[in-house]
Amino acid sequence: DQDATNYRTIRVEVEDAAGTITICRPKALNAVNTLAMEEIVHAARALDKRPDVKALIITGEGPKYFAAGADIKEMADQTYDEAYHKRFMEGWTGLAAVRKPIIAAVNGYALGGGCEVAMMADIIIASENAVFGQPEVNLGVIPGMGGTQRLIRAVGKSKAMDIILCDVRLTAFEAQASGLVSRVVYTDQLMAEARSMAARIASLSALAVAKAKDCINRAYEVPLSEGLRYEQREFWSAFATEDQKEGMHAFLNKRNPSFKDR
Ligand code: CO8
Repeated sequence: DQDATNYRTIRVEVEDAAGTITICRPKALNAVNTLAMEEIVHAARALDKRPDVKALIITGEGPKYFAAGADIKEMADQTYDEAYHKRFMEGWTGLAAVRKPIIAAVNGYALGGGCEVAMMADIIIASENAVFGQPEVNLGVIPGMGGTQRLIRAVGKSKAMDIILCDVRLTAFEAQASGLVSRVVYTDQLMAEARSMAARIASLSALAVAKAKDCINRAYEVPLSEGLRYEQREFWSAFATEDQKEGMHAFLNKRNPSFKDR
């Protein structure tokens, strides 16, 4: 099994209940190659298992690039059968299995695969200098890690078409106005904001947080009636937890709750 210190394309730190994965490929502007994908998914799974970690943060090294895409050097000479047989980039689906909230802290360019990695997270916060785009068609390909599917759900069809077909790039504030991004902060405040978001999440019942994340993401997958039914069952089952009793009695007794994640 891989040791955190052996990662070659990422750095992993745990601080105050937040597990941060930083993409570190400066020569490629943090573009993600197959190894980076494997390491990010491996690290995310390991952080998901750690009881002291309550939320994950994914970001890019340095002030300018979250990730400039998938690695074009790795892909340039790849053939169809190679991509097909090795299931190129399929491993990203592993991130969807993470139960804890994943915060993308987008520092600068999030292009192509970089934008897609951000969209695999549960919440995107961006620094003022962030730029979002899906320029794959310029390279004779299309988004391949969820861009055509997740972007339309975030910004709607017309804007998704414009971004993907015309290489329109969104600034941080445009991305926020379109619903892709939740918060925009000063560039030097980005990680503090991400950590404070993680700390807020860490103060809650991890069971309730996981239920809420699961139900929200369920809305992508099923029709409304099924989603509502799913939510209702998850809501009812919350009454089986000690944290529900603690949360409601703390409110009634005008004190802060102390959740035990059970
Ligand atoms: N991959 C590999 N290397 C890259 C990438 C990349 N995506 N982006 C930049 N680099 C490298 C450059 O080649 C250059 O290397 P070198 O120093 O050896 O010449 C170095 O990084 C610096 O790049 P620039 O000189 O271009 O830096 P600038 O600051 O002038 O520009 C930009 C920054 C605007 C980010 C610019 O580099 C750029 O446009 N990059 C490409 C963005 C792009 O097209 N991204 C999409 C890639 S395709 C993709 O993501 C497919 C996703 C789906 C895959 C799923 C497969 C199943």
